[in-house]
Amino acid sequence: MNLDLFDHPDFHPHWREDLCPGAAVLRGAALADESELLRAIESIARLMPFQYRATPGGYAMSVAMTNCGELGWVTDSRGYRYQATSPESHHPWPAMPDLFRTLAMRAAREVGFNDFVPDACLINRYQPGAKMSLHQDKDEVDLAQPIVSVSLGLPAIFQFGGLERSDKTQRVNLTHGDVVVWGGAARLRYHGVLPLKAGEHPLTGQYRFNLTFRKAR
Ligand SMILES: O=C(O)CCC(=O)C(=O)O
Repeated sequence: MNLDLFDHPDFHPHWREDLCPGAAVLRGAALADESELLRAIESIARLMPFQYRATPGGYAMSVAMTNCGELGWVTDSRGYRYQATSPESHHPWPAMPDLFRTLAMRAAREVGFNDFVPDACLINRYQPGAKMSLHQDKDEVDLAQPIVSVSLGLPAIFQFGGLERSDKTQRVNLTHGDVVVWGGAARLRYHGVLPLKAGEHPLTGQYRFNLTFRKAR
């Protein structure tokens, strides 16, 4: 473990655990903003309700999703992709709140990705039993840009693997306020989330929310 307090005065004190070169967990880095982040998720979801999408192969996903930012990640029988509008309403996704962008940029910078400016934020909502199978994030144009992933609410077990699906995975416990960043040599590592255990979080009830920030274009 690398104990390393972040030097921005307005960034919540936290510590960093390196997972491998190019990847780290910033424990508690989103805690200072917890209420505002959750309020923003609520407002975004009022405009663009969470949807259960299907994979191109027709499997229903157990995680509900919405997006904010210039581009949103979607999946259906036409494939995985980013698009500027919601497939349901055909309206542009809600703007990315400044707080979201700032948090993602700071986290990326702390792990060495100094010019990350996300244009897409996928918001995942997990209820007990929901999971995300091992996958690589590779629908983005510039794979030199990292991924920043913020956990809020119920705890989850994040699987962080290698560059091949069959590689051994590390199990990382993610709790409310943790931020994971991966890029560089780690950018295409397989990752996923094991089925969420039931519980009650004081701020999110029976849910876990995840914000995944990417530079899609
Ligand atoms: O929920 C998480 O922590 C990870 C989400 C994820 O892997 C993704 O959206 O691609």
